[in-house]
Amino acid sequence: MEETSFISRQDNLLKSIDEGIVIIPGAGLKQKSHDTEFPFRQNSDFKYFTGFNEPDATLVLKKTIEGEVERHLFLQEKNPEMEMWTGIRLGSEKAPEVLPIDSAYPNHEFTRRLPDLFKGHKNLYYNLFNHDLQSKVTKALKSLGGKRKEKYFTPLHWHHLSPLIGMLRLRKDQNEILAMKQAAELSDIGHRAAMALAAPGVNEKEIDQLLSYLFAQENGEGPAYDSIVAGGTNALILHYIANNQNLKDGDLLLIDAGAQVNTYASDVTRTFPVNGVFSPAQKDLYQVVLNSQKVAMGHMKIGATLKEIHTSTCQILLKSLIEADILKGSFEELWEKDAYRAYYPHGTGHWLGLDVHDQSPYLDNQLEELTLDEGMVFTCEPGLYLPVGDASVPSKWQGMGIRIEDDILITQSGPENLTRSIPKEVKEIEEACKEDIKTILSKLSSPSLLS
Ligand SMILES: [Mn+2]
Repeated sequence: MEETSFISRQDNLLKSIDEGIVIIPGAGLKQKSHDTEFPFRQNSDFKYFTGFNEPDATLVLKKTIEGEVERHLFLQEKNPEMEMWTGIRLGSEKAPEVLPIDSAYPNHEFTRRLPDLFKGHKNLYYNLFNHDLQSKVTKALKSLGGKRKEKYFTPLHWHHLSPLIGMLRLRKDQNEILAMKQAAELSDIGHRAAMALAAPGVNEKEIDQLLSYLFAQENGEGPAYDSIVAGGTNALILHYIANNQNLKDGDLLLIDAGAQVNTYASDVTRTFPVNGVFSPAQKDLYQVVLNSQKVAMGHMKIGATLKEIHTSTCQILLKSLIEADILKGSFEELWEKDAYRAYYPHGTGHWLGLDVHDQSPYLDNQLEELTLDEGMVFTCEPGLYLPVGDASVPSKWQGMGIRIEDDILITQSGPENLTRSIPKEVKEIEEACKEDIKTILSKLSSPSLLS
């Protein structure tokens, strides 16, 4: 990525601030067991403004009332002994050459330098819920107090930074869209391979692992979130991640899994028959969900809201549940009671980006629903979940969970479905299930599974 794009992102943030100091900490390592850690995952906000992928770094931006800007970074210092264990560090000397900052210091100087950075500013912007940072901020401010001879402002007006960043992250730039398109391509390979591999007797974890392998092809970074590989009634558990059961003939398989590229997520769900052919009952219910997704997509245009899309999806699903005689009563009466929620309990979409549930607001400053605009990316994921033992549900449908999810980019010329190439129509899915997994793997740039 061009360094200039990080600078312009920082400048866009500073545009919404008259003067003040902004602190954005990166992520640290998290302990997994005794002296081992989970794989490192950078903080999304920090990544957005720096592109830097080391743990334990902090970006500090300063803007004066005259509009002068300084960009500082605190980071792990070079340490040959530690680097032998955990990998090369960039270090404070090199950092200003390659990162979108003016100056860099080792982390151990953070507490000492913070009071000086604060001097003269009235406003402080950071994530107020970050307690670790809050205690450092308080300490630095305290150290500035009580010096009667020196005259300077201190940043006693604290502002929550996350909503400001969330608004910026809402509209993706070209670099972000490129990463999300690449993630979508890897998701396509993964879901097609899953359709090819699935068969009665195959374990959910084999498919889970295959997805992880394929999501790490090319510049992929693996799954953007824990894959859901849910055979049969496991699909009724919305966040099923145990992924350890054998697939059964006659069941459906719901897979919610997406690749990550440059920390950007894709988020895709497909539901298909384990044995490769939809039964008539499966096909009927699948068409209901697919139809509701098509209705939802018809509402996606600049100026629409995610809530409108959700409402139209719920309405069409409620109509279908009434037609199928699962819900009994008038549409108006059942709509009033949110009766569909028993079978469709989740939302139809969420913002997507660096976070799979991207941390951007859904309401504007006036508490109005945000309207869709060019560059926004979100998911469209209607579903139906019909429990076992629910007397209202015909037995042929009991135990079925179906969700279909795509990633949508809003453009000037309409919605662009970034994940449209992943089989979704009944016929396409049955074709994809017939594919030979070896043929799919042999087309990869590094088909090491075959060698
Ligand atoms: Mn989703």
